[in-house]
Amino acid sequence: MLNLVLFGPPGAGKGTQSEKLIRKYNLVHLSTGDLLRSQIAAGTELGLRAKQLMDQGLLVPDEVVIGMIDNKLRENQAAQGFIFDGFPRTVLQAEALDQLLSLYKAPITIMVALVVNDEELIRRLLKRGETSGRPDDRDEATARRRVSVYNKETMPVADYYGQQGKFAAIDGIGEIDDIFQTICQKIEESR
Ligand code: B4P
Repeated sequence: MLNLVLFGPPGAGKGTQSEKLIRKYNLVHLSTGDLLRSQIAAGTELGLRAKQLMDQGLLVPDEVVIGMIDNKLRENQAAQGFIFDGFPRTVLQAEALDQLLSLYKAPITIMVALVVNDEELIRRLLKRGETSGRPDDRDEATARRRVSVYNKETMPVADYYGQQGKFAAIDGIGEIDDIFQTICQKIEESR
């Protein structure tokens, strides 16, 4: 069983690397961003509430994303492991995830953090915004707000896993395949 948290600021490449990791390790991909965007596309009440916050670059309430992860874990009890992409984003979410995983006796194996400086993040988000149609990639002020929310609300999650001896930081700038190889190396070292 491999339970990986892929961590990093918006635009660090979590989604990009997750696609490669799920193929290599046969993991179930749980991206809270993707789950929220599918609620928006389906026009659910949860989606409508989430959209108002996401479009401004703010986080969705903890109980909403924790509930979505709880449902997905229940639905995938036969999985060989999970990649948590964009979750946990607050210490409260990290504590809730540990509690949920304890029910399945399958704790987090490792958190790998992609380190990218703020200016490169803004550049990537605005570039993605040219084609993604995502309202939260649309303008520089929103992109900057997302990075600042990350620095304030999400960064402490790294310490949370650091205290458990489960934290590895890697450079998120460079060729996508090279970054992928480094993540794989960290995973192998943790098993
Ligand atoms: P997410 O969907 O998680 O979005 P993200 O942080 O922008 O994406 P990611 O880091 O995966 O970037 P990507 O690989 O695409 O969150 C969106 C919103 O949902 C949040 O702001 C929040 O409102 C809400 N939300 C989600 N989870 C939540 C939670 N747990 N709690 C509360 N709210 C939550 O890469 C970005 C771009 O960079 C791409 O265009 C890619 O091509 C490019 N790129 C990737 N790697 C590169 C490299 N090595 N070099 C150059 N470019 C690269």
